[in-house]
Amino acid sequence: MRTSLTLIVIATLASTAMAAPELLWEAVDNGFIVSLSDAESASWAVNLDFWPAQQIQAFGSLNVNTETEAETYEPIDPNYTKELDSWIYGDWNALATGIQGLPGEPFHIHAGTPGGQAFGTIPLCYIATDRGVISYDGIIARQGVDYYVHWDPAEPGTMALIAFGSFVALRRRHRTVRTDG
Ligand SMILES: [Ca+2]
Repeated sequence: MRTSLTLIVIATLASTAMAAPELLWEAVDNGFIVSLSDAESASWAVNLDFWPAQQIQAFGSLNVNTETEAETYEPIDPNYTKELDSWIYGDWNALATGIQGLPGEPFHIHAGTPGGQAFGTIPLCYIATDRGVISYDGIIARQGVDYYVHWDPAEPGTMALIAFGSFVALRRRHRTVRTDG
C-alpha cells in the first residue's frame, strides 16, 4: 500500500512540470482503480495497454469489457466476480480498435469521452491483479493533441524513481521521529 501511495506522489510531481493529462491509480483489495486526471476541462481519447490485467470471461467464454457488462453478468454467472476482472468505467465509449480484454494479454483500451464533455478527474478502468503493481503504455489525447504516457516498474529507470520516492519518504519519517522524541 505504501508503495502505491509513493507511486501516486511521483506521478503527481511529474505531471506538475508537464501540465499534461495523466493517469492516477489507487490500490484497492483486488487491483487498482485507474483515473484520468487533467487540469483542463476537455474531451479525451485514450489508446492504452495495461498489464498485468486479470480477465475473467462470463460463462467461460464471453469477454466482459465494461462495468455495465460486469454488473450484468455477476448476478447470473456464479463463476464471474466483478472485482476479479478488468473493465472500463461508464463514461468511456469504445473507439475504432475497441476494448480487448483477453486472458493472459495486456488490457487494450481504445476509448473516448463524448464530445465536449468536461471533467477534472474521471475513473477510466479497473485493473484486477494480485501482483501489487501495474504497468501501462500508450497515448492520452486531449482535444486531438497526443500525450505519451508510460509506466513500468520492471524497468531500471522506473525503479530509480521508486527508490528516490522511498528515500524521501524515509527521510520524512526519520525527521518526524526525531522531532517527536
Ligand atoms: Ca474483462
